[in-house]
Amino acid sequence: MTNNLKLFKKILIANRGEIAVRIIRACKELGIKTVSVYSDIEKDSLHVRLADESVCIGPANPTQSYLNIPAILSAAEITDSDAIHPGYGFLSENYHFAEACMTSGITFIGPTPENIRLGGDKAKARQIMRRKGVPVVPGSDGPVATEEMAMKAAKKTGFPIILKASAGGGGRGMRIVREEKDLEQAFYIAQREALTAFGNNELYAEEYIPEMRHIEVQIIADNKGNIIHLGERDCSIQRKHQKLIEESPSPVSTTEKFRKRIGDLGVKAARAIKYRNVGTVEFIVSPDGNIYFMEINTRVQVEHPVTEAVTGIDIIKEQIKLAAGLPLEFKQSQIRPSGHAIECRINAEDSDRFIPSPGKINFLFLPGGPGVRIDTAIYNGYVIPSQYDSLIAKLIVHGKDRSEAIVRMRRALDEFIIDGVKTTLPFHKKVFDHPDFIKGEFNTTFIEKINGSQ
Ligand code: MV4
Repeated sequence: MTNNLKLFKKILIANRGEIAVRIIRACKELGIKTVSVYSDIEKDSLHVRLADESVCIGPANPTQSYLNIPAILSAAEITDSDAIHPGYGFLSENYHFAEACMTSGITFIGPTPENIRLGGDKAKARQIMRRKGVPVVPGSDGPVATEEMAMKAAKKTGFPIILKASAGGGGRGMRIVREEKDLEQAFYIAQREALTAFGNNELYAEEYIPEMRHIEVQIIADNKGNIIHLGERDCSIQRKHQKLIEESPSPVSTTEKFRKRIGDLGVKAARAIKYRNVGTVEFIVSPDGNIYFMEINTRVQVEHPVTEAVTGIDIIKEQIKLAAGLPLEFKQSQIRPSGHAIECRINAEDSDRFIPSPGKINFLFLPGGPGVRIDTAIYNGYVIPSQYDSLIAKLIVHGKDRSEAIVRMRRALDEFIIDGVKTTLPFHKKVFDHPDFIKGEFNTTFIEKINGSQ
């Protein structure tokens, strides 16, 4: 086994489920030893079986285990781990955790604590982007501390506006305000919701863009300031701010000009904040084709495999090498995306109402064949716990073009068998037969339209 001397000897993975398995696979291919951490109820989990060592870090409740900073740092110290990979969710966007790793002499595999802090302060990030010439949706310059400030911003842009929580993101804690008379009440409700959800009531205001598309750019950067992008992903198929289907390239980015424009804007946004390691710049694309910065996510994302499929780059392996201080191995001109990739998130949820459906898997058959990838940590007999996210598998297909990817996804969805729990497989089958999806004509209102408002 080769192991570049500059790389880490042992990495602790501070996560669970499919992403922990994904990270272990990358470590194995790099010749790096792995340590899994797990909660009381997860000793039979795949991430525990596949790692070289594992440490129990507490009870099932995530606040006492996967979010327990002292327990995780102790696990890293007793196993003599050089670095920690946080995955997504849990502590991945907690700058206190990134700082605590540094203080303990452990490399946090991710961006700088400063990058993470700014990514978590949406009003500030928006303000910085605006000042650095990255287009943002018309609206407030930074936070709106008072209802009067929100009204001033609204008078400039016109109604409707959307109030968003500075500490929010991913859509939680948002309020659409249709007309002037609704602003006062909406402002106080949004403040209260933000305080309850995030412990911070700060808001900012944007003009409301109806029928927007959510398109994001994968960023990859080294510690020397080299920053490039790996193309875009269209994540417009969402329900209650949960992405369900992601693809690359975006069906709207059929023109090379658009692809280059959004990719370059992603890099410009990352440069503006001296971004390091991997991250994602999310944009709103309006029906008239305007591109606006929305937020920056300072972690590896659930949907990273679609970018891996079209670029041929293993984002997790690159992330680890970059965290070890190695320089970027490619220039922008060497990134040549090929074909089309689509990911379906398979959740253990009722397919119509999206209510969690934990329980035992009685029978499992995973699809395969050309151009099919599955990232999962489930197996026959596995009991899906109720305490964690309901994502149980990611089905990723790659084809020479979007039509081949769609046919391949239908074929793979038909092969997929999960007995024992309800899943979102029937939902996905419905989408892949929908004429508007097939035409690539959809936006963030697609699911409400096909499922009826709920
Ligand atoms: C918006 C928007 C319209 N205009 N921002 C942000 C996170 C993403 N999950 C949804 N977000 C939106 N941001 C501006 N300036 C519309 C959405 C949005 C939405 C907002 C409230 C309720 C449901 C929604 C469904 C899709 C998109």
